[in-house]
Amino acid sequence: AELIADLRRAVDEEQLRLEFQPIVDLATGAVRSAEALVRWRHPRLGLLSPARFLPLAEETGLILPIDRWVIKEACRAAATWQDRVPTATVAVNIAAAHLRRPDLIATVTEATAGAGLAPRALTLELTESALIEGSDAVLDRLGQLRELGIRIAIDDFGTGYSSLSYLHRIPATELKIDRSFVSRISDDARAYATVEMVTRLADAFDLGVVAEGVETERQHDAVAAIGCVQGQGYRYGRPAALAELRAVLTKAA
Ligand code: G
Ligand code: G
Ligand code: MN
Ligand code: NA
Repeated sequence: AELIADLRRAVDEEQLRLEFQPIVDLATGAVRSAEALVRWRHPRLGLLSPARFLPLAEETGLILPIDRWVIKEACRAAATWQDRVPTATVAVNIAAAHLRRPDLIATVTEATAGAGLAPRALTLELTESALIEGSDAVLDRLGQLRELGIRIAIDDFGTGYSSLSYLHRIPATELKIDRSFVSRISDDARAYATVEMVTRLADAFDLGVVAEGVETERQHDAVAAIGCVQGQGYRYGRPAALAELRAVLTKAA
C-alpha cells in the first residue's frame, strides 16, 4: 500500500527514468533503433526494475500515466538522435490497458508532435496477450495509428495464445521473437525451427523481424544464418542511458 502512494508520486516527482537498449542490423551490426525500458529510482529502495513495480502499476491503473510519461520521454530522446541517424526509431512498450483507451492516439500524436519526431520513428510494442483481447475498437485504433505512420511491433512473439489468423487482422509492422526461443536456439532443434519459422512468416507477410535476447556468439550466428534481419540482446548491448545509446547509433551506409 505504501508502495502505491510512492508510485503515485513517482511520475510527478520525476523519479522515473528511461534506459535504451540497442536493436542492431544483424548483417552489418549497425544500430538504428532502440527499445525504451522504464526504471524507477525509488527514494529509499534504490533503482527498481519494471518487474518490481509494473504489476502494481497495472493493478492500480497507474500504468497509464507511467506509459504516457514513457511515450513522451522516448519521443524526446529519439528526437535528439535524429540528427545522427535520421531514420532511427525508438520502441516503447504499451500496456494492454492503454490499448483499450481511445485517447492512446492523442497521447501518441501529442508526444511525436511535441518532440518534433516523425510518427514513423516511433514503434509501439504490444504483446500477443494484449492483442488477443483486442476488440474491433482496438483493431480500429491500431489501424488509425498505422495510417498516421506509427509502427507496431508484436512483442514476445510466439509466447501468447494467438492464432495465426490474427496476423491477418493486426496491422503490425514487425515481429519480435521471444527470447525463450533464442536462448535455446543452439541446443534445441525445436527452438531453432521456431525462430526459422517466425522469420519466414515475417518475410512472407512483409514484416520486420527482431530476435530478442541474443546473448552469445553462437546465438548471434544462428539467428543471422537463419536470415533474421535484426537482433537485440546483451550480445549487442544492455539497456543503458541515452548518452550511451547515442554514442553507438550508426549511420546507414
Ligand atoms: O527492463 P526489463 O527487462 O526489466 O523489463 C521487463 C518488462 O517490463 C519487459 O517485459 C518490458 O516489456 C516491460 N516494460 C519495460 N518498460 C516498460 C514501459 O515503459 N511500459 C510498459 N508497459 N512495460 C514496460
Ligand atoms: O518483454 P520485453 O521484450 O519488452 O522485455 C525486454 C526485457 O528483456 C528488458 O527488460 C531487457 O532488460 C531484457 N533483455 C534484453 N536483452 C536481454 C538478453 O540478452 N538476455 C536477457 N536475459 N534479458 C534481456
Ligand atoms: Mn519489449
Ligand atoms: Na519482448
